[in-house]
Amino acid sequence: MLKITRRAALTAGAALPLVAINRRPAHAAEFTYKMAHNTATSHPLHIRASAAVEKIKELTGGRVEIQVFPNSQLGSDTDTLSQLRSGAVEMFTLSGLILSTLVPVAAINGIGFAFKDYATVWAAMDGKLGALVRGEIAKRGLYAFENQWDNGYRQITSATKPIKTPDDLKGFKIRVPVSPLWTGMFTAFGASPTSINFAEVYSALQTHIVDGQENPLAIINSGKLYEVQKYLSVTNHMWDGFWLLGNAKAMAALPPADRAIVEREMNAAGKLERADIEALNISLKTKLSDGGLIFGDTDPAAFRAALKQAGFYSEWRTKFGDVAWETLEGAVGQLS
Ligand code: X2X
Repeated sequence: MLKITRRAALTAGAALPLVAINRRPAHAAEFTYKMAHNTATSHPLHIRASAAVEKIKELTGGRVEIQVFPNSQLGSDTDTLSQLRSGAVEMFTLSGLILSTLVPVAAINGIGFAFKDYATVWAAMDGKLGALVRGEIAKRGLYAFENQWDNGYRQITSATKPIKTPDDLKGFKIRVPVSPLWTGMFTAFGASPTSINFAEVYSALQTHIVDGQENPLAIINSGKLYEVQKYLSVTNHMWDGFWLLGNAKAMAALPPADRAIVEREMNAAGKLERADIEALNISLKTKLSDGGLIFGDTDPAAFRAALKQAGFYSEWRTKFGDVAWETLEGAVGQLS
């Protein structure tokens, strides 16, 4: 296929005078931006983002063309964050916890067992807590779109044994994303966490570099992690969301009316994606267990108590500082 396309292009080129080849076609976009993310094309994030960029192209009269690159195609999350900062990539969805390597407070929503339900999550993240985090992101030269996209409540999977109690995590070799909060939390459980970018997770599980990992059902499904894992423990140990980030210069370069369209359409797409994930949380339980993943429920109080006993909450309260911590507690109730 590549051969035919190239030959066709060469033939067309040969027939045109050089000046015509170099001139930009009349319909070319004024702004061609790259949007990177780490999920598979079947994940709602990709589906909703792809629909949004079509709409943005139409509403801006073709001036703004955003190309969506799924599956960490442009690099791992860690790499892509650097590319976003340099402007090589203009837009990127990233978990707040991974973003915390640059903006420490962005990890705050990942505090174990903080959010009892989605109503509490969105009230916080679309409200004061989200505003606080977005303010810190702006200070680091990135633009965070107003409405976060959902990654989901995270569950633990394993190839070797079901995780039923906090004790089962002792010494357990588990992959965590690249983020101090993730490492800290699983260290507090007594597990043996290894930081690995999502792009490498499937192969790390397949080759038994680690025995388990933790992710929301939508990621376990779209990333086909069920092929290399046997047990799924419903722990809901953390809620995780994706900030849609823009390179600040690239965002500022857009004419105000076009920028408003990009923001409105992307925020609306994020909200649709939230609803998709919530629905998937129900339907995927059946699909994944029918497919052979062995589900087990756990007692969240026991896991939370283990974190508390290990000093996890007091340690992170100190790290985040009183203002951020009290904003979190204002949304979710007292944690420590
Ligand atoms: O890396 C992960 O596990 C993922 C896909 O959930 C995130 O982006 C944090």
